[in-house]
Amino acid sequence: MLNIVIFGAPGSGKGTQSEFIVEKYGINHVSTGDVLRGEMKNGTELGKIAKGYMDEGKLLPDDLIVDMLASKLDSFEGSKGVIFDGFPRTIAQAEALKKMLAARGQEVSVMLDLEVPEDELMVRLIKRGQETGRADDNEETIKNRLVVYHSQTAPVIDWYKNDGKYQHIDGVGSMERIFADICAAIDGLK
Ligand code: B4P
Repeated sequence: MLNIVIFGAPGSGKGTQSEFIVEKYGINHVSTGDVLRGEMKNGTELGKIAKGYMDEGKLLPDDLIVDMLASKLDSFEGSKGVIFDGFPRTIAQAEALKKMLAARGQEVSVMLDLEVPEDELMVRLIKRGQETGRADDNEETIKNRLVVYHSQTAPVIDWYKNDGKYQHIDGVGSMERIFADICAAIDGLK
């Protein structure tokens, strides 16, 4: 089983690189952001709750996200592995993922931390906002998302370092070069 956590600040390329990983390694992909946007589009209760948090660039409560992820994981029964994109975003979520996988006789294989400087993140997200109209890709919300990233999400880095799963990836440069670095990290796993 290849269970990959792809990690990084908003706009670091998690969604982009996840698509390449899925294509090459044939594993399942769960993006908590995409699932929440789907719920919003379908007007579900969860989607209505999510909208309030996402419009402000805040994280949803851990219990909601963990329940959502658990049911997704159940739907992947029998797969070759999973790429977790946008999850975990807090230490509580990292602990919950460890427990969820252990209950299935599995563990995280590697955590890939895509590192990108803040000015570059801002440029990428503003551009995506202009191109796609994504509601949370506007300057004010992006600033809030970055504050939340530093206070609530970045501590997850040390958690995975302590767990022996951490791998740094330079997230600046061509998507192909970044993907080559990711493949080297994955293929180097024992
Ligand atoms: P996400 O959808 O996960 O949003 P994101 O962090 O912006 O990542 P995304 O994958 O979309 O962008 P990427 O870096 O690939 O989360 C949105 C919101 O949902 C959160 O703020 C929160 O409210 C909520 N949420 C989600 N998960 C949660 C959780 N676990 N707990 C609580 N709340 C949660 O790409 C960005 C742009 O950069 C793209 O346009 C791409 O084309 C471009 N790009 C990528 N690689 C590039 C490169 N090498 N060079 C230049 N541009 C590049």
